[in-house]
Amino acid sequence: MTAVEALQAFLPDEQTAALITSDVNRRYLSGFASSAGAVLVTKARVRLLLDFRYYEAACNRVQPPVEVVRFTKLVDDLNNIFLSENIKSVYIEDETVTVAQLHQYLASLVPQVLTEDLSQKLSEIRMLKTSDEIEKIITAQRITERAYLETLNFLKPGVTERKIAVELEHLIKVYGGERVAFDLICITGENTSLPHGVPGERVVSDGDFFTFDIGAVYEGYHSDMTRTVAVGHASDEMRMIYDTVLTAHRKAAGAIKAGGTAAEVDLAARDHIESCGYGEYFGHSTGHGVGLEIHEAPIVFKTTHTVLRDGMVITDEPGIYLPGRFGVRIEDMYLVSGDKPRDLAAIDKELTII
Ligand SMILES: [Mn+2]
Repeated sequence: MTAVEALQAFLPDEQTAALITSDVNRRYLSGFASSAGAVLVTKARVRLLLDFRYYEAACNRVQPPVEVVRFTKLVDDLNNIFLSENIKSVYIEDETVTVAQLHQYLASLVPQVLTEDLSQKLSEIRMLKTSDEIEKIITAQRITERAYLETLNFLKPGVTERKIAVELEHLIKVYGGERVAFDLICITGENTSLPHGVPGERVVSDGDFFTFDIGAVYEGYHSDMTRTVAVGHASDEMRMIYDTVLTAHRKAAGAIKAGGTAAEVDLAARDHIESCGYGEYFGHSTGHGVGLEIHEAPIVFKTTHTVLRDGMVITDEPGIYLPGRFGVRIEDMYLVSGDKPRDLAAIDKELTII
């Protein structure tokens, strides 16, 4: 079933439509990226409504069953469709429509406006990736890996975090990434205890950890990977913490099974870290879905009872963060596939000493 068909199956009857206005879900359903417009889905049809700026490009790119419609005033053109096709109710994206847009819809649209369920439904549909989507995620990952391996050549005592981050971003674009997947996290020394530290003027020193949390975007799809490497040498304690995180990562990966739950994956990592005495230093979830957004459903946490299914892509990223000292995180994306997930990374997870 395609995403459009899944959404049509969600609609209760021929008199109900779904109006999709967020950039990411418009792109998801139509295959066309734009900064404005709407997708209108009914049981019978799916239309991409665009203004003059995008119309020609969309006509060249968009595939059936999506029809491209040029609008002049969106609300008026929508109402014409609603009236001619006897649409009585229209779902809107409750999690992304602004209060101002809601007021406009309530005041202007002819059908009853339904403000529940659509965002959640689209999030559920997006969890299951097609092979085409998976290939794009893998391509984004390969671009990141190539840039990462080349950037390691620059990693030596005296270089700043910022220099490494800039080099990586540059190479991700050189190797075909349309942009970085998020503000790259390239941090060293004590900063590695900050799960979302920001690269700055801190200089790499011998005996430090360096954490890369990095990703690229390829045709709209994101990748996500974290590696923690040691510069020069690593102390026994650093090695012990690294091994604890790596074992937690592998235990979580081992729990990624179709028919299992996201909670089981989180607990596999969390139980190991807790059993080693570091539970209080692992304060985030074990992972998240990845796709058209860097963070999407399902969140991989002990309270998430989402059942894993073939075609979901989730990250596995446990960490231990010792405040004021150092931290370790090891992250890769996994494709749920029967009893044994596919590791989408092609970069070794063992401790690398540069
Ligand atoms: Mn991540």
